[in-house]
This record gives sequence, structure tokens and C-alpha cells, in this order.
Amino acid sequence: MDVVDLRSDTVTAPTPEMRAAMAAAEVGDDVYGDDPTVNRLESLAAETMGKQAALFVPSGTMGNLAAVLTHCQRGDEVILGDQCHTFNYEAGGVAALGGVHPRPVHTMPDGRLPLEAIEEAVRPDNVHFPTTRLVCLENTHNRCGGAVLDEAYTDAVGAIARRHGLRLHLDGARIFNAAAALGVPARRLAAAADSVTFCLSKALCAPVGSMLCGDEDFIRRARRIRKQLGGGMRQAGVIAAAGIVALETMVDRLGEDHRRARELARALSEVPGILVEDAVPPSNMVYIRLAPDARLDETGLQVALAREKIQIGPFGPRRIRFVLHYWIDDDGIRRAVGAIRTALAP
Ligand code: TLP
Repeated sequence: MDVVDLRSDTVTAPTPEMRAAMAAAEVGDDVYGDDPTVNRLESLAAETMGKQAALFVPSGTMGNLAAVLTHCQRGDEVILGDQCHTFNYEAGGVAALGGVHPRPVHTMPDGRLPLEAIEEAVRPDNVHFPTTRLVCLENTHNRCGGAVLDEAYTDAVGAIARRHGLRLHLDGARIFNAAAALGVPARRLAAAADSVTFCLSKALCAPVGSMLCGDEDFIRRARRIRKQLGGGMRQAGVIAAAGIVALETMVDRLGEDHRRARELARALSEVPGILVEDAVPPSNMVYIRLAPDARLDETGLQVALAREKIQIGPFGPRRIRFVLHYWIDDDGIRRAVGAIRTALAP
């Protein structure tokens, strides 16, 4: 019996087509700029995102860190949401490695930061304050249930940033999920951003890698930062080849994961003891809460399901996240719902 792994879309293994492309990849030393496959992936990523240039990085975390370190100097401040990945799950890298001061602002349940809160967080020019340099957004928004930010909102934040001489970085780890949900090209969602990170290794199934995109000067500087961070890779074409297949073949199918997320939410909403946070999930994630009188807590349910080869990821006390992806089919959903129903039955 196959494992149904709903912990994250980061668990996705490469497709057979990716493995074939990896085995056949032409390679060179990418630190010398000599890897033709990496170069092809970087051009494709830049074009897809509507930016001048792109940089292949080992992870989304490094992409966001390299972006912040390229935009900011030590002592500068970045305005970001208190629920965003960079603030919560990147080991404090922007502060630890860049000396960049995070200024968290309240995140609304739909993943947006109130425009007035962003505006209010911009520091006046005063010797007491850090210098505000950057605003970060996240689309889709992971901790907000996979919430989708539309282009009008991102444009509005971009306009605030420009008015104050700030830069805008978009953590678009799952920007193609947002694009699929809205029916808008990813490049449109990133249009107002000076830089955007997106991940090949999540819903797009590549084994490793993310892209950081921006203008030529920004990417030239980010390339040096990537080297400082130890992210200069050599014959990286082996993994870039999977990234090309990811961009060429995996983007158009994401709606299927969204459909399955809606079906899973509907089925779970009928299980006693479960409160589904978003009856109609916006993208490929379903968040639930276990009712106070549910028979198991999040760890108890995780252990019970593991016995049935179903893997789930607790995301806080009595809160669980399920993520749909290429390797979860309709049967996997049926198995998961059946096992959850049995585990929680009185
Ligand atoms: N998110 C992971 C965990 O770190 C929580 C997950 O399972 O969802 N931005 C966003 C919005 C992300 O969700 C993630 C990964 C990253 C950046 C970092 O990407 P990686 O894991 O490639 O460093």
C-alpha cells in the first residue's frame, strides 16, 4: 500500500520525465556561468515571471534570504507579515545573517497586510530609527490556508512601496497555485514586485530548487550574495533539468490539486470532531481544527494515521494542514478520509 503523504507539497518526488531529463542533462560549472541547462532554466524562469533575469538557488529559503540581503544593508528594516514564512520559518536568517531588522505587521486571515498598516510601518527619516527599505508579501499565503493575493492588491502594495522609495519582494513559493486559482498569469501577479522567489520543488514536483527573479542589476548582485551563502553550485544542470520539466509540464495541472483540496475539505467537514477552517479552500491546502471534544489531539491523530500509511502535518495546537499535490490522487483522498473518520470515531 502506497503512503499518502499530505504533510506538504515539498514531499513531491520527481516525475519519470524529470528523472529522464536529469540523467540526460548537459552540464558545466555554473559558478563560471558554464552550465547550459542552468542557463536555460534561468532564462525560462525570467521570461515566465516577466523579469529581466533569474538566479537558480537551492531552496525557497535561500531565495528569500538572498533577495532581502540584496535589497537591504545591515540595520535596514523589512516590513513583512507576522504570519509569513520569512518571519516564522526561515530560522531568523535575515536578522542572523544580514543584520536586517524585521518589522512584522498584522496579517489578515486572507493573507493580506492592511495597506494602512504597511503605510504606518514606514519609518520617518530620523536617527533613532532603522531605515525602512523593503516590503515582503507571500502568495499563496501558507499559514493563511493557502490564501491567494490578487494582482490589484499586490499592485496597491507596490504603489505604496514606490511612493516611499521602498522595494517590494514577493515570496511566490506557490505563485503558480495563485495564478491557477485566479486564472491570471504568474507574471501579472509579480508585476509590481521588484523581486520574486518561486519554488520548483513544491507543487511543481522538482526534487530541489527555487528561482529568484528581478532586473539584471539585482540578479547580478544576488549572485554574489548566493556565493556568500554557499549556494554557488557546480554541475547544477542535473537538478535544473528537472526544473525545466517542472515549468514546462506541471504548471497547467495545478487546478486538479485545488479541486481535490475542495473535495477533501467537503469530506472532512462531515467528520464529527473536525472543523474545517475554509469550507472552500483557495488553493492546494486544507487546514482543520480538532474540536475540543475530539477523541484525539493533533499528535494522536498523526500517530493513528501513520499506522495506516497516511502522513499528516500538525501546524499548531489542534490544527492540522493537509497539502494536495501531484502524488495524491482521488483514491488517496478516500483512504485519508476513511482513516481519519475511523481514528476519530467515538
Ligand atoms: N514551506 C514549508 C515549510 O517550511 C513550512 C512547507 O511545508 O510549506 N516560502 C513559503 C511560502 C514556503 O511555504 C516555504 C516552504 C518556503 C518559502 C521555503 O522553501 P524551502 O523549503 O525550499 O526553503
